Amino acid sequence: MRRPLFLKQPNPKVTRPLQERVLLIGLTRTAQNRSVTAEHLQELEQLVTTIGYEVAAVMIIQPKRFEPATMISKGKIDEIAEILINQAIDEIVFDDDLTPTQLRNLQEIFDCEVRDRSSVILEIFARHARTKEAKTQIELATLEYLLPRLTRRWTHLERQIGGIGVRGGAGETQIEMDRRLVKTRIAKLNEALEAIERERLVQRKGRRDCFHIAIVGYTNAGKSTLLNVLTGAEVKVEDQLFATLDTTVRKLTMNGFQNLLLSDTIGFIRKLPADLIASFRSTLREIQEADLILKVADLSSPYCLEHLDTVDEVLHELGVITKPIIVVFNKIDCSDDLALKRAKSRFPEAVFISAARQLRLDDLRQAIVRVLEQEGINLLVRLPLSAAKAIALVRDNAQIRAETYINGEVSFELFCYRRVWNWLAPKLREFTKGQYDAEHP
Ligand SMILES: Nc1nc2c(ncn2[C@@H]2O[C@H](COP(=O)(O)OP(=O)(O)OP(=O)(O)O)[C@@H](O)[C@H]2O)c(=O)[nH]1
Ligand SMILES: [Mg+2]
Repeated sequence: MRRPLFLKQPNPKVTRPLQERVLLIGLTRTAQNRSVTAEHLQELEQLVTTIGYEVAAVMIIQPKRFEPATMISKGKIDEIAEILINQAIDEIVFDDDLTPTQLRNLQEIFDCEVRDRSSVILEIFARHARTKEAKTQIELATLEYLLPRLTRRWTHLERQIGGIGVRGGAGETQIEMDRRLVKTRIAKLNEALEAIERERLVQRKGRRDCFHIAIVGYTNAGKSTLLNVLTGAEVKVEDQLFATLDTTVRKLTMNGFQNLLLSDTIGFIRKLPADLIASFRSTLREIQEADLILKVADLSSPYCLEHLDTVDEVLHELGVITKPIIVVFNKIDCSDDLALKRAKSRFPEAVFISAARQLRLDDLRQAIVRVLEQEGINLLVRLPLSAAKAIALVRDNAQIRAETYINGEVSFELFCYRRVWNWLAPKLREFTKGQYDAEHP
């Protein structure tokens, strides 16, 4: 049987001048897995069009045996070589990650640029990075990826990190020099990131009296749209993968609850490169430190439930899987009944909304309130009137339901988030020299 090879019409959506014509290759272990591989290739197509490539052909290969040096057999190599010429293809992109050796071997065999999915994701991040933090993080991830892969041919990566003085020179000596330069630069970037993390820590300390809610989800699920409609923020919303690379934190107002913060950050994707997760640690910390996670999924995507599994994998890696989570299915305005039914049966507690159309947002607000009520405590706190600092702290950080004054003391009936109380109680002890009293009513 001939291999499935799909030739593509030029994509009218690509607005940049068309550059590289690419061949996408996905490997499948079994014939049954073919449809999954095809689905992954569709996503890879979205990724490569984001960086302006034109997909000329798509190929699914089912290797008969393990080929450590090249991933694919000699027969397939010949077939591909023919396609490269017939379709005037400039680059090959593999959906699977290639080892540095495989990458080098394939580049030499085909005498053209060969890259894998991770390098495409890194390039998108590099193009979308705007702030110093995002730029530093992506440059670090790119160089970590590049270091074991330095060869004479890595023009796409050179484009990404242009300007640090590394050249694809000839011969081993040049590569050794490049390697040293890259290592020095990695060390510098790590230092810069540590400084950024220290700044972030100071910022977070200033917000520790707040309850943090983090929006997470697959890329393009509608996370930024949700932040915008709930808080009036103006984060860029685009029908594009990885539009957001930075964290935005905004105050959230909810009846009867104060000091709520809502944050939106980078989206996840299947096979997010490990170097990326490692270098985006300061951005991802926002999720790790959250008290509640809103896990947003695009219900109109046929792969919605798979996307949720991917998000869980990343949350697992970040060690945050045990936090309170609300699953939010978004885009109900353009999803079908079957998808709704499936999602409801797998996630009976989930909420179903449309952020863009502002549909059923009250269901989400109520779900958040239920968590807030569980995460909060009611207390009766008595303080000496002379402890002005302690009284001010209570007023600023807790929600006061009632206050009474008796015998030189003020008595507050208050509601406070557990995490805030853990921080507040020692302060009250300090500012009243132990002269305070707190009890559950
Ligand atoms: N139909 C429909 N489209 C929506 C809805 N919510 C968001 N969108 C669209 O989905 C696309 C992605 O929205 P974003 O808010 O940028 O998604 P994101 O999750 O922040 O994406 P990244 O930052 O790229 O990971 C945009 O075109 C939005 O207009 C919705 O409820 N219904
Ligand atoms: Mg976004």
